[in-house]
Amino acid sequence: MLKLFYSRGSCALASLITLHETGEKFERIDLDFSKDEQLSDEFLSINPKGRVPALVTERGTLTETPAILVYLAQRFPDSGLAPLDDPFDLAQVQSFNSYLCSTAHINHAHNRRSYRWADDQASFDDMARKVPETMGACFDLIENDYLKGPWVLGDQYSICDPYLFTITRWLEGDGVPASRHPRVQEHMQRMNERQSVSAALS
Ligand SMILES: N[C@@H](CCC(=O)N[C@@H](CS)C(=O)NCC(=O)O)C(=O)O
Repeated sequence: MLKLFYSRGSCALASLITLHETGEKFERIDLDFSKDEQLSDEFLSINPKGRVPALVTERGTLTETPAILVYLAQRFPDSGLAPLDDPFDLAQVQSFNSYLCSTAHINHAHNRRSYRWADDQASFDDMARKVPETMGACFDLIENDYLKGPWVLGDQYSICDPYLFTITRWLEGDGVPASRHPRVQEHMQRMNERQSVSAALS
């Protein structure tokens, strides 16, 4: 059975929602970041990065949200979670999810995880001050260019949607007002109506 290492409030929510979308049985293991459980020897032997999500499969452990999401879409094709047969459409999925992973998530991390890139308090403060601007700009692009509506790809729900939902939930804490991106907010409400989301958040 697949096993997901998860932590509340983290980017692992996208993988958790997607697992619920597949309808398959899986095991969820919650790590408490306030106790640094992600840095325990036991977890580091599973994922030496000390990060979630980590998805343990019969063939080994997968990390990195875009990789886990496309793996689930390919492993459970009947769930219809990605346009698997169309190289261009699938590349668009990867383009969007890579943007969230490598740009939006990294901008967000400059708020509370700035110690990854610097040592001085002045640098932390400077990085944190920039987050509303960088996250705001990311979501301007998503609002105006990426999000076709009602779902990211248009009419078809896909693995882009739980990932967008997950990062959208961070926006307010990052100092970006909800009113700036009304289409993204509508998307979030639409996501909140899905059973997979209720199951993941319960
Ligand atoms: N690029 C990775 C990022 C994983 C990541 O940074 N996860 C955060 C939670 S959102 C984490 O585990 N942080 C623990 C820590 O920094 O100690 C992905 O998208 O899966």
